[in-house]
Parts: sequence; C-alpha cells; structure tokens
Amino acid sequence: MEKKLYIDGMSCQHCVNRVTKALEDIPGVKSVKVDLSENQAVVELDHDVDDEVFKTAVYDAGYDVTHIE
Ligand SMILES: [Cu+2]
Repeated sequence: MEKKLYIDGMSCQHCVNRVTKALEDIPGVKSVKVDLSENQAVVELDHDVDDEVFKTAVYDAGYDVTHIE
C-alpha cells in the first residue's frame, strides 16, 4: 500500500531529512521517498495509517500536509 503526501514548506535537503525522519517514525511506514522539487512524499505502508497521523507528524516537524492521495 502506498500513499502520496503533498507537503508545504520544504526548501532544502535539511527539510527533506526532517520530513523523511518524521514519516519513518510512524508505525506501519515501511519506506519514505521525499521529492523536494515536487513537494511530495511517497510512503510505503505495511498497513493502513490514518491521514491525520501523517498530518500531525509532518506538522510537528514544522511543515504542512496539504493533500493526501
Ligand atoms: Cu530546509
């Protein structure tokens, strides 16, 4: 299972690392690929994770999830 997150506020590799780590720390997340130029993160999941969990984790890292698909 895969979800694509659209993320606001990332501007450099440091932001990518922060978002990557925040997402990797969520139980059920198998892998994370953050694309800075597209402002997107693709997460691969072991099991479904509620959208709110992603939003909260990214928000706590200092960024915003605008959309999840
Ligand atoms: Cu940055």
